[in-house]
Amino acid sequence: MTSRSKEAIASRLAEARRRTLELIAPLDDEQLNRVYSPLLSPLAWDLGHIANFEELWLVQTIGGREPLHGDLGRFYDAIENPRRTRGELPILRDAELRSYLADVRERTLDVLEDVEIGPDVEDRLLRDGFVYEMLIAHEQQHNETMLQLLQMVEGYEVSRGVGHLSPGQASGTILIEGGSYEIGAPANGFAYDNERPRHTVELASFEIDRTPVANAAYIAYMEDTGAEPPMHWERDPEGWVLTTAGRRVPVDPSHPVLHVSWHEADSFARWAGKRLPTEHEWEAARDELAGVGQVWEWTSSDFLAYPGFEPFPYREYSAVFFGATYKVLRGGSWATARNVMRPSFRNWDLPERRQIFAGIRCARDVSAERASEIAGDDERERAKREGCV
Ligand code: AVJ
Ligand code: FE
Repeated sequence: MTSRSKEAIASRLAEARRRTLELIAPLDDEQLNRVYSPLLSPLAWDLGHIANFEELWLVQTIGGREPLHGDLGRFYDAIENPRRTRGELPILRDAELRSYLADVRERTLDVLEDVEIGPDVEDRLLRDGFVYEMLIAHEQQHNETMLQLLQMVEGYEVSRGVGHLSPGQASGTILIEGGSYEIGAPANGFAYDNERPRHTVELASFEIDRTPVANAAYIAYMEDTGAEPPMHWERDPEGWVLTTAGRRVPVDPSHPVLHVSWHEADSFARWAGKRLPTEHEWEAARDELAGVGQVWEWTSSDFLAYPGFEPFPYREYSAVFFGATYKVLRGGSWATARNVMRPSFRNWDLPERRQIFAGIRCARDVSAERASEIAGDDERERAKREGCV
């Protein structure tokens, strides 16, 4: 690979790091070490884990070098150390943590100088710079997890880039005609193992909302059913308020609803006479959807392997999570790096979890009547083309 593309990798690694450091810049060491919730890691753990993951792949695996802190890496293993235990671990903190981040990065750039990363290299980790793309995405994904926690830090300024859903837009539904659809990431280019292999699925016709569900609709549902408000909402005499970062800001009825669990999303959809889309439906409709990238969208799908799945480069990214325990989310939120958002990207979480930036988009089966109307339209179209009408 040319030195220019190595420079591009180095500058994208630097860009991701700049964002990480910018997120924690207003915080002191005590805040980095504090456990705000048993469901979320202390920020110091995320930071050390980001550096340790980089050291493991870009320095030890690619560069063949020894780790800087012996077997410290075992405390940063996400599977071995559940979130509720992370506050107690003997992880790096304060000045030592900051130098670890910097020292690993220095070694990473050293190693990068000597590697081959062209399209034809034998090693799949290096081919087209796969392992570097993985590391950039990993840091960006942890930035989003960090933002979940940062919302709980008193006075923290979170710049939420959530757009409004105009009422007209919100009411629209899109009809997606049944047929064969290609699902998953193409064989080339960076994607996680769980997005592959690309394969064909058959879908029946369905309708899907043009935009995610707005707060106004969710409030109507709460009032009708007595359902709990989303996480971070409280009731004031004047109405619902958002309490993130210790503030009290009126809930904007036109914003997409955020911080609901899969169970809540599913109940809302039923109440509205609709259902959640499957992840295949979501991907098939992807190009027609508005508001993608504001909130993660719960789907009705379990997180399962695609037919022919192969773990790469490590089982703990996807394979250990496959099964009916986790539900898939699609799209991306205001806190998701644009680099991470691919039409084929699959996020997943437990159905009871609300701390991720998740909202709702509803779908609906097309009635048999409507379906035959569509088929009839097709029939007439073809007849027209063939000159029979
Ligand atoms: C894709 C968000 C479910 O946080 O568990 C980060 C991403 N994997 N480090 C997670 C991930 C390893 C993953 N999710
Ligand atoms: Fe991670």
